[in-house]
Amino acid sequence: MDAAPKYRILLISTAVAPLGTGLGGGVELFVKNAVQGLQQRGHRVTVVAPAGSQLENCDRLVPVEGQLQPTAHTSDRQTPIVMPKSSVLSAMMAYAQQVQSDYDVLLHFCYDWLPFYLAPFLQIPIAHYVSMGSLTDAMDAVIAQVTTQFPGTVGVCTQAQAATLPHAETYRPIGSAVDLALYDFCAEPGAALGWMGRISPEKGLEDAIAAAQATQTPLKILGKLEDQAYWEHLQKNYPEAPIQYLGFLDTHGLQAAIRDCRALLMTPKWVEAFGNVAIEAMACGVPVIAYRRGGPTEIVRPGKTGWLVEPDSVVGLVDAIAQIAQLDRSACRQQAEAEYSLDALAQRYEHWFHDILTRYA
Ligand code: HBI
Repeated sequence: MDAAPKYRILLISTAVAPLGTGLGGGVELFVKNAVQGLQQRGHRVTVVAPAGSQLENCDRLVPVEGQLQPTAHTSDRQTPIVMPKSSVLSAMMAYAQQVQSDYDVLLHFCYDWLPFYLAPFLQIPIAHYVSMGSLTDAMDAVIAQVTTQFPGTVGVCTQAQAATLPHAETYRPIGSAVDLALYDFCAEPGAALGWMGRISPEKGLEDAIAAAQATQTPLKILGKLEDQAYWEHLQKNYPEAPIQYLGFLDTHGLQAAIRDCRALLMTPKWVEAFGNVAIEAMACGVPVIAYRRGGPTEIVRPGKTGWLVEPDSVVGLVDAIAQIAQLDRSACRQQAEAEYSLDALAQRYEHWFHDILTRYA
Protein backbone atom coordinates (compact mmCIF):
# COMPACT_ATOMS: atom_id res chain seq x y z
CA MET A 1 0.00 0.00 0.00
CA ASP A 2 1.68 3.20 -1.10
CA ALA A 3 2.35 5.66 1.68
CA ALA A 4 -0.08 8.60 1.92
CA PRO A 5 1.10 11.49 -0.32
CA LYS A 6 3.28 14.20 1.19
CA TYR A 7 2.15 17.69 0.26
CA ARG A 8 4.09 20.88 -0.50
CA ILE A 9 2.05 23.46 1.42
CA LEU A 10 2.38 27.24 1.20
CA LEU A 11 0.85 28.55 4.45
CA ILE A 12 -0.08 32.25 4.59
CA SER A 13 -0.33 33.53 8.14
CA THR A 14 -2.66 36.23 9.46
CA ALA A 15 -1.81 39.75 8.24
CA VAL A 16 -3.02 41.30 11.49
CA ALA A 17 0.24 40.79 13.41
CA PRO A 18 3.69 39.18 13.15
CA LEU A 19 3.72 35.66 14.63
CA GLY A 20 5.03 35.43 18.18
CA THR A 21 3.80 38.84 19.33
CA GLY A 22 0.54 37.53 20.86
CA LEU A 23 -1.25 40.37 19.04
CA GLY A 24 -2.69 37.92 16.49
CA GLY A 25 -4.72 36.23 19.21
CA GLY A 26 -5.84 32.61 18.85
CA VAL A 27 -4.86 32.43 15.19
CA GLU A 28 -1.16 32.31 16.18
CA LEU A 29 -1.80 28.98 17.89
CA PHE A 30 -3.80 27.73 14.89
CA VAL A 31 -0.82 28.51 12.59
CA LYS A 32 1.88 27.18 14.96
CA ASN A 33 0.09 23.86 15.51
CA ALA A 34 -0.81 23.37 11.83
CA VAL A 35 2.86 23.87 10.86
CA GLN A 36 4.22 21.57 13.58
CA GLY A 37 1.65 18.80 13.06
CA LEU A 38 2.02 18.77 9.27
CA GLN A 39 5.84 18.86 9.38
CA GLN A 40 5.86 15.98 11.88
CA ARG A 41 3.85 13.95 9.37
CA GLY A 42 6.42 14.60 6.66
CA HIS A 43 4.78 17.41 4.68
CA ARG A 44 6.84 20.37 3.49
CA VAL A 45 5.38 23.59 4.91
CA THR A 46 6.57 27.08 3.92
CA VAL A 47 5.14 29.87 6.08
CA VAL A 48 4.63 33.38 4.67
CA ALA A 49 4.14 35.91 7.47
CA PRO A 50 4.56 39.62 8.29
CA ALA A 51 8.18 40.70 8.85
CA GLY A 52 9.25 40.30 12.48
CA SER A 53 7.44 36.96 12.85
CA GLN A 54 9.04 34.29 15.04
CA LEU A 55 8.01 30.64 14.74
CA GLU A 56 10.00 27.87 16.43
CA ASN A 57 10.22 24.44 14.74
CA CYS A 58 9.36 26.04 11.39
CA ASP A 59 11.59 24.80 8.55
CA ARG A 60 10.90 27.65 6.14
CA LEU A 61 9.62 31.10 7.14
CA VAL A 62 9.35 33.85 4.49
CA PRO A 63 9.03 37.31 6.12
CA VAL A 64 7.12 39.95 4.12
CA GLU A 65 7.20 43.70 4.69
CA GLY A 66 4.08 45.89 4.64
CA GLN A 67 1.29 47.54 6.60
CA LEU A 68 -0.63 45.19 8.90
CA GLN A 69 -4.38 44.67 8.49
CA PRO A 70 -6.60 46.43 11.06
CA THR A 71 -8.13 43.81 13.36
CA ALA A 72 -11.60 42.60 12.40
CA HIS A 73 -12.73 41.40 15.80
CA THR A 74 -13.83 44.88 16.85
CA SER A 75 -15.79 45.47 13.62
CA ASP A 76 -19.52 46.01 13.26
CA ARG A 77 -21.76 44.59 10.50
CA GLN A 78 -21.21 47.53 8.13
CA THR A 79 -17.43 47.80 8.54
CA PRO A 80 -16.06 48.04 4.97
CA ILE A 81 -13.13 46.05 3.57
CA VAL A 82 -9.87 47.87 4.33
CA MET A 83 -6.71 47.54 2.25
CA PRO A 84 -3.95 49.76 3.76
CA LYS A 85 -1.41 51.41 1.44
CA SER A 86 1.47 48.93 0.77
CA SER A 87 -0.47 46.27 2.70
CA VAL A 88 1.45 43.22 3.90
CA LEU A 89 -1.54 41.08 2.89
CA SER A 90 -1.33 42.08 -0.78
CA ALA A 91 2.46 41.55 -0.69
CA MET A 92 2.00 38.05 0.81
CA MET A 93 -0.56 37.15 -1.86
CA ALA A 94 1.73 38.52 -4.60
CA TYR A 95 4.51 36.27 -3.29
CA ALA A 96 2.13 33.28 -3.27
CA GLN A 97 1.17 33.99 -6.87
CA GLN A 98 4.85 34.11 -7.90
CA VAL A 99 5.83 30.79 -6.29
CA GLN A 100 2.56 28.83 -6.51
CA SER A 101 3.86 26.39 -9.14
CA ASP A 102 6.28 24.98 -6.51
CA TYR A 103 3.38 23.95 -4.24
CA ASP A 104 0.43 21.56 -4.22
CA VAL A 105 -1.90 23.72 -2.12
CA LEU A 106 -2.12 27.16 -0.49
CA LEU A 107 -3.53 27.38 3.06
CA HIS A 108 -4.31 30.75 4.65
CA PHE A 109 -5.42 31.99 8.07
CA CYS A 110 -6.52 35.52 7.13
CA TYR A 111 -9.91 36.74 8.23
CA ASP A 112 -9.65 39.23 5.36
CA TRP A 113 -11.19 39.79 1.95
CA LEU A 114 -8.18 39.48 -0.41
CA PRO A 115 -7.25 35.74 -0.22
CA PHE A 116 -10.92 34.78 -0.63
CA TYR A 117 -11.37 37.17 -3.57
CA LEU A 118 -8.19 35.88 -5.30
CA ALA A 119 -9.19 32.18 -5.16
CA PRO A 120 -10.41 32.02 -8.82
CA PHE A 121 -7.30 33.90 -10.03
CA LEU A 122 -4.81 31.36 -8.65
CA GLN A 123 -3.50 28.32 -10.53
CA ILE A 124 -3.38 25.98 -7.51
CA PRO A 125 -6.16 25.28 -4.97
CA ILE A 126 -6.39 27.53 -1.91
CA ALA A 127 -7.76 26.28 1.42
CA HIS A 128 -9.26 28.96 3.69
CA TYR A 129 -9.19 28.46 7.48
CA VAL A 130 -11.79 30.85 8.92
CA SER A 131 -10.80 31.59 12.52
CA MET A 132 -13.81 33.61 13.76
CA GLY A 133 -17.57 33.62 13.42
CA SER A 134 -19.50 36.08 11.27
CA LEU A 135 -18.41 39.67 11.94
CA THR A 136 -19.21 41.88 8.93
CA ASP A 137 -21.54 41.75 5.91
CA ALA A 138 -18.59 42.31 3.53
CA MET A 139 -16.61 39.33 4.88
CA ASP A 140 -19.76 37.17 4.92
CA ALA A 141 -20.30 38.00 1.25
CA VAL A 142 -16.83 36.98 0.09
CA ILE A 143 -16.84 33.81 2.25
CA ALA A 144 -20.26 32.90 0.80
CA GLN A 145 -18.92 33.54 -2.72
CA VAL A 146 -15.96 31.17 -2.22
CA THR A 147 -17.90 28.39 -0.46
CA THR A 148 -20.39 28.49 -3.36
CA GLN A 149 -17.83 28.59 -6.18
CA PHE A 150 -15.32 26.21 -4.53
CA PRO A 151 -17.34 23.97 -2.17
CA GLY A 152 -15.21 22.18 0.40
CA THR A 153 -12.33 24.68 0.40
CA VAL A 154 -13.46 26.72 3.42
CA GLY A 155 -12.57 25.28 6.82
CA VAL A 156 -13.84 26.30 10.25
CA CYS A 157 -13.05 25.54 13.89
CA THR A 158 -16.51 24.31 14.91
CA GLN A 159 -20.07 23.80 13.69
CA ALA A 160 -21.23 26.47 16.16
CA GLN A 161 -18.97 28.97 14.39
CA ALA A 162 -20.13 27.74 10.96
CA ALA A 163 -23.75 28.31 12.05
CA THR A 164 -23.05 32.07 12.23
CA LEU A 165 -21.84 32.13 8.58
CA PRO A 166 -23.89 31.99 5.33
CA HIS A 167 -24.38 28.44 3.90
CA ALA A 168 -23.48 26.97 7.32
CA GLU A 169 -23.57 23.35 6.13
CA THR A 170 -20.82 23.81 3.49
CA TYR A 171 -17.84 24.33 5.79
CA ARG A 172 -15.22 21.72 6.73
CA PRO A 173 -14.79 21.41 10.54
CA ILE A 174 -11.00 21.34 11.13
CA GLY A 175 -10.95 22.19 14.81
CA SER A 176 -7.78 22.95 16.71
CA ALA A 177 -5.08 21.27 18.83
CA VAL A 178 -2.42 21.75 21.46
CA ASP A 179 1.11 20.37 21.64
CA LEU A 180 0.33 17.95 24.47
CA ALA A 181 4.02 17.50 25.25
CA LEU A 182 4.02 21.07 26.62
CA TYR A 183 1.18 20.51 29.12
CA ASP A 184 1.66 18.53 32.36
CA PHE A 185 -1.31 16.69 33.88
CA CYS A 186 -2.19 17.73 37.45
CA ALA A 187 -4.32 15.27 39.44
CA GLU A 188 -4.60 17.21 42.73
CA PRO A 189 -5.78 20.82 42.26
CA GLY A 190 -5.36 23.72 44.67
CA ALA A 191 -8.17 26.10 45.70
CA ALA A 192 -8.24 28.51 42.75
CA LEU A 193 -10.31 28.78 39.59
CA GLY A 194 -8.77 30.03 36.33
CA TRP A 195 -9.73 32.38 33.50
CA MET A 196 -7.65 32.84 30.32
CA GLY A 197 -8.06 35.11 27.30
CA ARG A 198 -7.58 38.58 25.88
CA ILE A 199 -8.88 41.02 28.52
CA SER A 200 -11.47 42.60 26.25
CA PRO A 201 -15.27 43.03 26.62
CA GLU A 202 -16.24 40.22 24.23
CA LYS A 203 -14.55 37.73 26.58
CA GLY A 204 -16.87 38.53 29.51
CA LEU A 205 -14.28 38.51 32.33
CA GLU A 206 -16.69 40.46 34.58
CA ASP A 207 -18.91 37.38 34.96
CA ALA A 208 -16.00 35.18 36.07
CA ILE A 209 -14.97 37.83 38.62
CA ALA A 210 -18.56 38.10 39.87
CA ALA A 211 -18.70 34.31 40.33
CA ALA A 212 -15.34 34.32 42.15
CA GLN A 213 -16.61 37.06 44.47
CA ALA A 214 -19.95 35.27 45.05
CA THR A 215 -18.22 32.00 45.98
CA GLN A 216 -15.18 33.69 47.59
CA THR A 217 -13.01 31.39 45.44
CA PRO A 218 -9.62 32.74 44.34
CA LEU A 219 -9.51 33.40 40.56
CA LYS A 220 -6.25 33.38 38.56
CA ILE A 221 -6.51 35.59 35.46
CA LEU A 222 -4.13 35.06 32.49
CA GLY A 223 -3.99 36.88 29.17
CA LYS A 224 -3.05 39.97 27.21
CA LEU A 225 -4.44 43.18 28.78
CA GLU A 226 -5.99 44.45 25.54
CA ASP A 227 -8.50 46.99 26.89
CA GLN A 228 -7.11 49.05 29.80
CA ALA A 229 -10.32 51.04 30.40
CA TYR A 230 -12.34 47.82 30.61
CA TRP A 231 -9.79 46.35 33.08
CA GLU A 232 -9.95 49.46 35.31
CA HIS A 233 -13.76 49.30 35.20
CA LEU A 234 -13.58 45.71 36.48
CA GLN A 235 -11.24 46.69 39.34
CA LYS A 236 -13.62 49.46 40.40
CA ASN A 237 -16.76 47.30 40.22
CA TYR A 238 -15.38 44.28 42.09
CA PRO A 239 -13.00 45.68 44.75
CA GLU A 240 -13.47 42.67 47.08
CA ALA A 241 -13.12 39.94 44.45
CA PRO A 242 -10.29 37.46 45.28
CA ILE A 243 -8.55 37.81 41.89
CA GLN A 244 -4.89 37.61 40.85
CA TYR A 245 -3.75 38.88 37.40
CA LEU A 246 -0.74 36.88 36.17
CA GLY A 247 -0.23 38.64 32.80
CA PHE A 248 0.28 37.22 29.31
CA LEU A 249 2.40 34.08 29.73
CA ASP A 250 4.06 31.81 27.17
CA THR A 251 2.78 28.24 26.98
CA HIS A 252 5.21 27.00 29.63
CA GLY A 253 4.17 29.69 32.10
CA LEU A 254 0.50 29.43 31.19
CA GLN A 255 0.26 25.70 31.85
CA ALA A 256 2.28 26.01 35.08
CA ALA A 257 -0.24 28.61 36.31
CA ILE A 258 -3.45 26.90 35.14
CA ARG A 259 -2.70 23.22 35.82
CA ASP A 260 -3.54 23.30 39.57
CA CYS A 261 -6.86 25.15 39.08
CA ARG A 262 -10.06 23.35 40.13
CA ALA A 263 -11.69 24.48 36.86
CA LEU A 264 -11.37 26.99 34.04
CA LEU A 265 -14.24 29.49 33.65
CA MET A 266 -15.15 30.50 30.06
CA THR A 267 -17.56 33.42 29.85
CA PRO A 268 -17.60 34.52 26.18
CA LYS A 269 -20.06 37.26 25.20
CA TRP A 270 -19.47 36.55 21.53
CA VAL A 271 -19.60 33.25 19.59
CA GLU A 272 -16.10 31.95 20.35
CA ALA A 273 -15.05 30.14 17.15
CA PHE A 274 -13.23 27.46 19.10
CA GLY A 275 -11.85 28.35 22.54
CA ASN A 276 -8.23 27.15 22.50
CA VAL A 277 -7.92 27.91 26.22
CA ALA A 278 -10.41 25.09 26.89
CA ILE A 279 -8.15 22.42 25.39
CA GLU A 280 -5.05 23.96 26.99
CA ALA A 281 -6.74 23.58 30.39
CA MET A 282 -8.03 20.06 29.63
CA ALA A 283 -4.54 18.98 28.57
CA CYS A 284 -3.53 19.68 32.21
CA GLY A 285 -6.59 17.84 33.57
CA VAL A 286 -8.46 21.07 34.37
CA PRO A 287 -12.22 20.76 33.68
CA VAL A 288 -14.05 23.61 31.90
CA ILE A 289 -17.12 25.52 33.10
CA ALA A 290 -18.32 27.43 30.01
CA TYR A 291 -21.32 29.36 28.80
CA ARG A 292 -23.35 27.26 26.36
CA ARG A 293 -22.24 29.52 23.47
CA GLY A 294 -19.94 28.90 20.49
CA GLY A 295 -17.00 26.50 20.27
CA PRO A 296 -16.83 25.33 23.92
CA THR A 297 -20.27 23.70 23.51
CA GLU A 298 -18.58 21.18 21.16
CA ILE A 299 -15.60 20.63 23.45
CA VAL A 300 -17.08 20.21 26.97
CA ARG A 301 -18.66 16.85 27.89
CA PRO A 302 -21.15 17.95 30.61
CA GLY A 303 -20.70 16.08 33.90
CA LYS A 304 -17.42 14.55 32.74
CA THR A 305 -14.92 17.13 31.45
CA GLY A 306 -16.88 20.19 32.51
CA TRP A 307 -20.24 21.94 32.75
CA LEU A 308 -22.14 24.03 30.18
CA VAL A 309 -23.98 26.98 31.74
CA GLU A 310 -26.88 29.18 30.64
CA PRO A 311 -25.15 32.06 28.78
CA ASP A 312 -24.57 35.23 30.85
CA SER A 313 -25.85 33.56 34.04
CA VAL A 314 -23.50 34.20 36.98
CA VAL A 315 -25.84 32.11 39.14
CA GLY A 316 -25.32 29.28 36.65
CA LEU A 317 -21.55 29.64 37.04
CA VAL A 318 -21.91 29.55 40.84
CA ASP A 319 -24.03 26.36 40.66
CA ALA A 320 -21.49 24.70 38.35
CA ILE A 321 -18.62 25.68 40.66
CA ALA A 322 -20.46 23.86 43.46
CA GLN A 323 -20.44 20.69 41.30
CA ILE A 324 -16.79 20.58 40.24
CA ALA A 325 -16.18 17.50 42.44
CA GLN A 326 -18.28 15.37 40.04
CA LEU A 327 -15.87 16.07 37.15
CA ASP A 328 -13.04 13.76 36.09
CA ARG A 329 -9.61 15.35 35.62
CA SER A 330 -8.17 12.25 33.92
CA ALA A 331 -11.04 12.29 31.41
CA CYS A 332 -10.05 15.88 30.50
CA ARG A 333 -6.51 14.81 29.60
CA GLN A 334 -7.77 11.71 27.78
CA GLN A 335 -10.16 13.78 25.63
CA ALA A 336 -7.34 16.20 24.77
CA GLU A 337 -5.12 13.26 23.72
CA ALA A 338 -7.86 11.64 21.64
CA GLU A 339 -9.18 14.70 19.82
CA TYR A 340 -6.79 17.64 20.19
CA SER A 341 -3.28 16.29 19.59
CA LEU A 342 -1.11 17.79 16.85
CA ASP A 343 -1.21 14.48 14.99
CA ALA A 344 -5.03 14.31 15.07
CA LEU A 345 -5.17 17.88 13.74
CA ALA A 346 -2.59 17.21 11.00
CA GLN A 347 -4.61 14.20 9.82
CA ARG A 348 -7.71 16.41 9.55
CA TYR A 349 -5.69 18.81 7.34
CA GLU A 350 -4.35 15.89 5.26
CA HIS A 351 -7.84 14.53 4.58
CA TRP A 352 -9.03 18.06 3.75
CA PHE A 353 -6.17 18.64 1.26
CA HIS A 354 -6.72 15.19 -0.28
CA ASP A 355 -10.39 16.00 -0.92
CA ILE A 356 -9.56 19.48 -2.28
CA LEU A 357 -6.83 18.19 -4.62
CA THR A 358 -9.04 15.32 -5.81
CA ARG A 359 -11.71 17.86 -6.75
CA TYR A 360 -9.76 20.91 -7.95
CA ALA A 361 -6.13 20.07 -8.83
N1 HBI B 1 -8.46 40.62 12.00
N2 HBI B 1 -8.33 41.61 9.89
C1 HBI B 1 -8.11 40.56 10.70
N3 HBI B 1 -7.52 39.44 10.20
C2 HBI B 1 -7.28 38.34 10.97
O1 HBI B 1 -6.75 37.34 10.47
C3 HBI B 1 -7.63 38.39 12.34
C4 HBI B 1 -8.23 39.55 12.83
N4 HBI B 1 -8.58 39.66 14.13
C5 HBI B 1 -8.37 38.59 15.08
C6 HBI B 1 -7.73 37.40 14.49
N5 HBI B 1 -7.41 37.32 13.19
C7 HBI B 1 -7.44 36.26 15.42
O2 HBI B 1 -7.21 36.72 16.73
C8 HBI B 1 -8.63 35.36 15.45
O3 HBI B 1 -8.66 34.85 14.19
C9 HBI B 1 -8.49 34.25 16.45
